[in-house]
Amino acid sequence: MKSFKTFVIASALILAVSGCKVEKPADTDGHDLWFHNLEQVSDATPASYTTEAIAQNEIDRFWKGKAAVEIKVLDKQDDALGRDGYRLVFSSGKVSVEANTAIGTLYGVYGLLRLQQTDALPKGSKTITEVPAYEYRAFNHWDNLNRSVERGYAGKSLWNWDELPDKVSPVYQEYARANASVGINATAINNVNANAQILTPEYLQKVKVLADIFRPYGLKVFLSLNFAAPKHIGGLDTSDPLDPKVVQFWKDKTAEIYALIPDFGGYLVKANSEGQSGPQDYGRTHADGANMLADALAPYGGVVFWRAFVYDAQAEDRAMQASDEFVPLDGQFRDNVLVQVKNGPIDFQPREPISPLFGQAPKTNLMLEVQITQEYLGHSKHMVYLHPLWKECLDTDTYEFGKGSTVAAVTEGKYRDNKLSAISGVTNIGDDANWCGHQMAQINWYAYGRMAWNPDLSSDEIADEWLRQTFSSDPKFLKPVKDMLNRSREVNVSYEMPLGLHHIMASNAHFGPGPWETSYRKDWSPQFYHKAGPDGVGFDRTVATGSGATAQYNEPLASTYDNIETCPENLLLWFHHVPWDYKMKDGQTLWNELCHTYQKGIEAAEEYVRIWEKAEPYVDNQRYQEVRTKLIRQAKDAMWWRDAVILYFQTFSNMPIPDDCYPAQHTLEELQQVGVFRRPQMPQGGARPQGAPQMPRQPRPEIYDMLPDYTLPSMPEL
Ligand code: GCV
Repeated sequence: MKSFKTFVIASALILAVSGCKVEKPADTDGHDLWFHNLEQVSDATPASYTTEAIAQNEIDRFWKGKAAVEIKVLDKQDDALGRDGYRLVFSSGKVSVEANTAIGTLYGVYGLLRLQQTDALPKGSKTITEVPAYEYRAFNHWDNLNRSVERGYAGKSLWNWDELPDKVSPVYQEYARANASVGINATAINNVNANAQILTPEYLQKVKVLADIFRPYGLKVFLSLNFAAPKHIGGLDTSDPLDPKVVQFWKDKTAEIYALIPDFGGYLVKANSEGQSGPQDYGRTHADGANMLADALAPYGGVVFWRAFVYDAQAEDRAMQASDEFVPLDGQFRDNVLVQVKNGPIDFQPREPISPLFGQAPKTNLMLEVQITQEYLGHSKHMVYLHPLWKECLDTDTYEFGKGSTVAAVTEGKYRDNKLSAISGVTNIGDDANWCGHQMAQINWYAYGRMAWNPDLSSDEIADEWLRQTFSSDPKFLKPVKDMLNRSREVNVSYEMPLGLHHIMASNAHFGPGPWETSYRKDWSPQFYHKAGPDGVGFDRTVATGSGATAQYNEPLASTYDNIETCPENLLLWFHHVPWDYKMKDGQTLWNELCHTYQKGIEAAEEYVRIWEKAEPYVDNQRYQEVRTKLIRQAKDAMWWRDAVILYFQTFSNMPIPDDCYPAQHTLEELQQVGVFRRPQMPQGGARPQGAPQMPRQPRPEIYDMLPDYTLPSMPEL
């Protein structure tokens, strides 16, 4: 196994920065994640592969303090700590890590080391109590059995199915350790577009090996299942959830899994969505399907994560469909079912309002699904710190139970008797040396875990922790780089889809702009979402003249969004179709505001390069160069996005790009050629025409080479 390396200082290179000397750190590929700055004080090896031994070993190897650390599983249960919580008791000459369970103490050990690494250890006596907000803090891997990763931008899947169960990669344990260090305790290891083969005895033997490796780190395995498995691998002629043969198939399969993996977590299901089979194929409901699986799992304590990501090509407004299908089922799901809802009503766009479903199903265990992989936010080419996006959702008030019933409160189960709670994140991990494709994307893995443990942490706090552990605590590095990360989500919105625009990317790989694109499915067409025309731009979702989606929110959100005067401007074009000359709050026309917002996004992306160049003395050369190259690319992509969207919209607005914005560097025709190269244009409506290409779910390599030639106006030398 690649060892977690000690922080080696390369003495050769001493640079002078702002009058002070900084020692240049040694190169790293980033594989050691946020353990990078952990200095190893001993080579101790764990006594055994148990949680207790691992916890002790982490202290033996990495605790630098003079105080002795005692790790203690409490004899008498402390209800306040629950299963995973811990207490750090600092007193003179001693730190005690206390919990009800061994896994609680392991979380405590990682918490203690985090305090050490972030210079946050208390000076005197103090007790720190930490209890996670969610019971299940889950990862969703969209990993296929052929090791491709749907919407994955960091290499192949970690799971080497050909080699398993005989050959075990050291990466599996490293992965489990990294997850435990931030509190992630559940992982659905295969794609929700699931291949039923994962449930065959041959694959279950492989899954068992992974589960055995993950177990001491408190990480439970879940499987995404294909609802049609009874037909695909069970030899049945139906997968109807109410058919006794099907019920028996799932009972038997579940028993087979638990015989191999006694702590198996349960099933994650994408049903009747984007071509996946589901109960509706047999005239049954989502509740019928979920409950049948829940009954099979209940004797073992397993749970079902049933996704609410559903939409139908013919509907007027895709944003309304999850609520349309799931609200009538409220109260019908078993206690061990959680309905997993994406943060927004469409699909992981750079900015969406919350899914209205969070405020509409008081009797359902709802859980939040966020996307850690950057499907719509520049893949692993762009630096975007996603915690601000997720936090915006968690902090949004649904008003379902009166003021203060935020998405966080609702999903944490504060208003339910059933305290089962969970949160899911679609991972950004692959077999790239640095795990995430972009060195800076590691922050999103880290931040997801920290948020799942404590949704109250701020983006700034999490970025601070991550940077100190992964790069440097030097204030000259920390402050500017942290500020840059904190701004990066808003910057991405500004140069990709500002003011509530959404789904205007090239529809093939979801990378780069494609506002002119159409598809045989209207709900996959950018034009369906922006509706640009001579009269304006934006999707009218108001009650009086539009789809009426605003009415799916509780008051006062519903009328706030419905009224163009009160609708937040950052969601304006999500809810309203707005004339180009509409006067914005700052007095500008909508057109000028759009141009200026794009301009700000580009300038901020250019500025990243400058900020990073100033950070150079504090970063090893390998990571420095990798990030710098990507930041330059990101700034050029921002120019490309702006040119494409603004030049295309200009054909309707007939308004000039303001003088204080950069002029376009390409013509619309040139940029549309890039689009044509990606995806043949197709007539709208109807079924997929014969021979029309399938939507590829992985970017083809050429997609990244299609960037038209751009220079950065503020840095023409790049
Ligand atoms: C796993 C979007 C993505 C799909 C993904 C789907 C989902 O549509 O583009 O790749 O499929 O969401 O969340 O199920």
